[in-house]
Amino acid sequence: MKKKVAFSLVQPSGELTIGNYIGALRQFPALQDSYDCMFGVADLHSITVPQKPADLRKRTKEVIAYMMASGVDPEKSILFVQSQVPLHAELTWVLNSITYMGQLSRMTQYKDKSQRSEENLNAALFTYPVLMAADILLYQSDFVPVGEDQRQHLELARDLAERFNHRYSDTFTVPEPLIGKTIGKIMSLKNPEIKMSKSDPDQNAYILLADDKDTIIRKVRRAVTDSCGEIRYSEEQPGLMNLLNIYAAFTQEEPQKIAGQFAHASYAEFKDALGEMIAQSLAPMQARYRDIMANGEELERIYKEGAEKAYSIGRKTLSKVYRKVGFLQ
Ligand code: ATP
Ligand code: LTN
Repeated sequence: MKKKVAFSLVQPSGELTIGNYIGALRQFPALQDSYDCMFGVADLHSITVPQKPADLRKRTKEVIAYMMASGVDPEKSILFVQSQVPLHAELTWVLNSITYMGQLSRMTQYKDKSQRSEENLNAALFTYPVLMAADILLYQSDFVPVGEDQRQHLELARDLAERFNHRYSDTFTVPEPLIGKTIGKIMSLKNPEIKMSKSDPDQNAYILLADDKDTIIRKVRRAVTDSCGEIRYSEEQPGLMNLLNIYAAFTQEEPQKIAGQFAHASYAEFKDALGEMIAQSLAPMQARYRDIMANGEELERIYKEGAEKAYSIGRKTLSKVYRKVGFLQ
């Protein structure tokens, strides 16, 4: 019997943070045995925000390497770079034709990012979720492991699949999100109201997967908390709640239980324990990452082979779509 398909991409828009790891990467390895998995780099998405070409090239490779370092095995999963498979852009065009402007203007990521862009808004920022839907639908994906912030985009992908299937005939699998139950979203260390984001201009707002122990401890010490002074897991203490969530995500325990363990500690003691714990948890992955990056040729072989495999799967979907829409074959 054919296995179900799990699919997810990560943008090379900055160095990866523990938010990317907890929300996305960490979920990937466990899926490899039960599903046909495809993971990759959304470089097409990343240019919706200005990128330096040399940085983009470097980070694209880094994202693949971090996926492998966190346990994705290229023998089991397809690892690829979105721009190396032209089908994504082609399917986007067709999906654009069935997407409503109103729907796109309600996307919260678009609202956030367009508010932050000072001058001319680019059109790609607006159609970003259509490209994301194309990524997912191209491979008939059943499951999409992502962070909570992507739930609305997933809803759009489901909607477009259903609309196309209804308007033409059954073509796309309707995908489902796979979002971590308790901790789907890690917040900024500087502002617990916004998510931790790799493109945040304030470096103290996030912890990078590449950060060394001293940097991690320093950033955690500077994290915003409150003046209540008591360690509890409560909505009224969002900064502390986020730190407890991070602790719990790494130790795979309930955040309430962590709060109990530190009930008699000061914020400073808890923060230092958290910093140590994060550094210790990341160390083995950082070592694997260095080994992978040291063998650039092997890395290149992996993502190029991945693109070929992805192309041969995706072209079946795209020819079906073109035929149904009425394009000459
Ligand atoms: P950017 O800041 O450039 O928008 P990002 O840090 O949000 O980037 P993406 O590449 O957009 O990262 O996301 C990659 C994956 O990581 C997605 O599945 C997303 O849901 C997840 N993710 C990103 N940030 C967080 C976060 N703070 N908490 C949990 N998951 C996250
Ligand atoms: N928009 C996503 C990245 C992304 C993605 C995808 C995730 C692009 N295409 C397909 C899952 C499936 C984000 O995390 N910002």
